[in-house]
Amino acid sequence: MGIDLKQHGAVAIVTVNQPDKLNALNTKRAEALLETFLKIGPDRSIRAVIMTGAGDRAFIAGADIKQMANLDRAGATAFARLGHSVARAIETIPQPVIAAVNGFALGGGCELSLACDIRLAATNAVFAQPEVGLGIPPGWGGTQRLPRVVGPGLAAEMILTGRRVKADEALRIGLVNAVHEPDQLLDTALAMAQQIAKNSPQAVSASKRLIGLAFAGHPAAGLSSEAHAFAAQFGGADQREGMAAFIEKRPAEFAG
Ligand code: DAK
Repeated sequence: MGIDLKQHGAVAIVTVNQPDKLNALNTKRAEALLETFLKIGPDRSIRAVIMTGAGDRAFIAGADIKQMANLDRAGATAFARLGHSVARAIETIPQPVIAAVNGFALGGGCELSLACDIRLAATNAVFAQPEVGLGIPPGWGGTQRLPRVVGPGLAAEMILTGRRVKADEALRIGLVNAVHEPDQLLDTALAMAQQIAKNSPQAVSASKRLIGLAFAGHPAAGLSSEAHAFAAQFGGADQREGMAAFIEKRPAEFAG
């Protein structure tokens, strides 16, 4: 019980595994999740990642409220920083991360899904930022990432009311890319991850980083970084192979 890491070819599947607690994250599990992503980052045999929750009820039902209830200010600061570190690790590893949201994604669970590059949902997925009802604001990045995904108005509504957003609404507001039957979710995520894994790892990681820059600062800065990263690929093995394969009408084989 804790965090499971399995590899299917070039795809890693990270599973938060505490289904009897709806995969809520206490410090121990959050630290293990952080270690797992920090281990995946430099592993060149992994080209895409899926994050999901064990069982059929929850992705992650949030930070562990029972542990949080006893935190003092210093403990709360450390817990917020730990959550931020997990989210930043997801955001900054070179491999894209797909959240396969198979049930409740509440509070910190919703926030960690927002740090993923792509969110796919099962029909039973439920998103919410219920923190204001617990006497706290979101603490693992929700105030910063949710507005970027669904826009400031809808983010404010979700965060200020704490109301639950089911899969069909999540799809409508762009919180998830697609909704699948629960028994199809992981296979669909795996197929998408495998498709990503066939592409140039260098181009994929550069694209991930550049997409992250789209919302950081003025667009001109992101465009300048895009031009730089685009040019930097030229003359490298992946760019030569990718374009040669097209011209020679064969699938590309990227060494990475
Ligand atoms: N924490 C701890 N335990 C949880 C939990 C959670 N978030 N969610 C579920 N569980 C546990 C339940 O306590 C129960 O355990 P036992 O009582 O059996 O030991 C087990 O999981 C099954 O849950 P239920 O019996 O409650 O199942 P139900 O089907 O009746 O209800 C539910 C499912 C998801 C509606 C309900 O469990 C629920 O409302 N859970 C709480 C969801 C929630 O409010 N999540 C957001 C947590 S707040 C910050 C740092 C971090 C954060 C904020 C600020 N700073 C330091 C500034 C992050 C905040 C959050 O994530």
